[in-house]
Amino acid sequence: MGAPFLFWVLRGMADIALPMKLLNYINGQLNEPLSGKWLNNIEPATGLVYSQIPDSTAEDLQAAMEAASAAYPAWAATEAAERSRIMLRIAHLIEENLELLAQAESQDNGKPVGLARVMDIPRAAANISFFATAILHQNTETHYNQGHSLNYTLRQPIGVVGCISPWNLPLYLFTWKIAPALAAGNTVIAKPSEITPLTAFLFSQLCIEAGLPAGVLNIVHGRGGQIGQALTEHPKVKAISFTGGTATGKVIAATAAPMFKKLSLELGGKNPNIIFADCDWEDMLNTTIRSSFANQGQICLCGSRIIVERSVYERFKTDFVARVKQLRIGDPSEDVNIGAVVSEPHMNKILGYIESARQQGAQILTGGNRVQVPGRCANGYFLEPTVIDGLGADCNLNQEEIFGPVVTIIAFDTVEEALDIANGTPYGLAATLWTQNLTRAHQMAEKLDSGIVWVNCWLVRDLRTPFGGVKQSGVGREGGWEALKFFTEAKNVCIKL
Ligand code: TXE
Repeated sequence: MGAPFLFWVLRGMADIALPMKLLNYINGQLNEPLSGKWLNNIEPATGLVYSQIPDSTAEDLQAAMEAASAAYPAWAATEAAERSRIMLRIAHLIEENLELLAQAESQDNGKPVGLARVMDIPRAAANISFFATAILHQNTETHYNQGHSLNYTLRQPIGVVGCISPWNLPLYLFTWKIAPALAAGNTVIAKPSEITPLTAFLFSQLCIEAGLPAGVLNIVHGRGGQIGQALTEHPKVKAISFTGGTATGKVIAATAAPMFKKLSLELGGKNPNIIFADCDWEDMLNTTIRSSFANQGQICLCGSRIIVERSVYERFKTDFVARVKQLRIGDPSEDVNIGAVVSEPHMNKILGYIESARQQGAQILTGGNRVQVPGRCANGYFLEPTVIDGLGADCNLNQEEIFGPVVTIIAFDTVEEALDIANGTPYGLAATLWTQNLTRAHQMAEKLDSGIVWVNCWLVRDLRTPFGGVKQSGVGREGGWEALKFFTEAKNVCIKL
């Protein structure tokens, strides 16, 4: 059912006009922007415009708000089991359309299609089914004061909520936000990144096919500073869940705080990957390749600072660089390890950091350049995976989020020094530790300024666990009950006995 429907939509639109136009999803229908204005969407692997998205304005937001407000009372009153059934239908449709969605994600973002097949799209389906079933198990607290009072807590949906998602894991992070919001009984206005809008548009088709009632989810496309800002500012939006850059997070916080909106901010990272001499060397090397360069290094969890015990520093450099050189870079629709980075400005930003490293006298152990991929990808935004040595822990490359296929290596002598370096940035999202010494691992895990610590692994996810960062990596936690708590208000009911 699903795949032919989506193919029909894409082909049908391509027949009418090229580039294809992606539409807003408001009140259960696909709509053009009220202003009639469009933005170009570029395929990172080719540098060519291949679709257009609505350049939505406050007028489109108002239409979405009216739809979401009208749908709210019925959706909030719908039994959890029924909300769950509808959401599971959406999850199944994602699975049925896995190949099409993976190809779309790869085209839109530049990521290898193989990665989208095994990570992005399966996880998007899992996000929906996880919260669709979690809501069936939600329970609330009671506080019984013998002979005096009985208190119980209601966890009620908030109303209309806003979800704003980024371009690095487009459908994965989009669904990670809207799934708990919808499961808890809220209605949603969601804004995907204007840089990667395609799978959110395809997702709106799946919601229609699954029979999601009109207005329960509304998807508005367009620029962050325009439609994203309008969404954050709207007085009827009760909560904002945002994933993106720290600078944008600050703007959103400043806008939302005076209106006392609930805020969940998942922002940047500058994550340490700490390697001790006693680790399982092969496992560490294989995982460190992934934690450094998966998705072209454009994952907020990537371990961009590799902090290595001095006794194995030279060995690490030799072994790691040899493996990095084996990574295949190229057309993301083929079997490659490294695709294109998401946009030309982003590529230039990353190249700027590499240039800055050179100017500071760093050694580029491998990489450091743009790659010319022959054929259809000749103008694509490809970068070599890059390993940099010889920079101090306080320099810009070790303090700022580069968000590309670039890692630095730093040596340490003692546990205290490793902790100082690891904790010495404004960020605190995820840290990885490689050691066979469990006592040391437990002790360090306690001391790392970080929302997440992975010991002898990376990006091993259990959707029940709290997910988020400290310091400038964000506010609040997503995942499991944390997300359902965020998207509900607790109300205490006290009965005097
Ligand atoms: O993200 P933005 P950008 C980091 C990464 C990257 C940097 C900038 O370092 O280089 O951020 O990326 C919407 N009100 N991360 O500028 O702008 C925007 O339309 C409301 C880390 O591309 O933060 C998009 O939907 N919304 C990261 C979303 O915010 C606004 C993932 C994220 O885009 C808005 C991505 C506004 N005023 C980038 N301005 C992670 N944590 O995983 C923009 N947006």
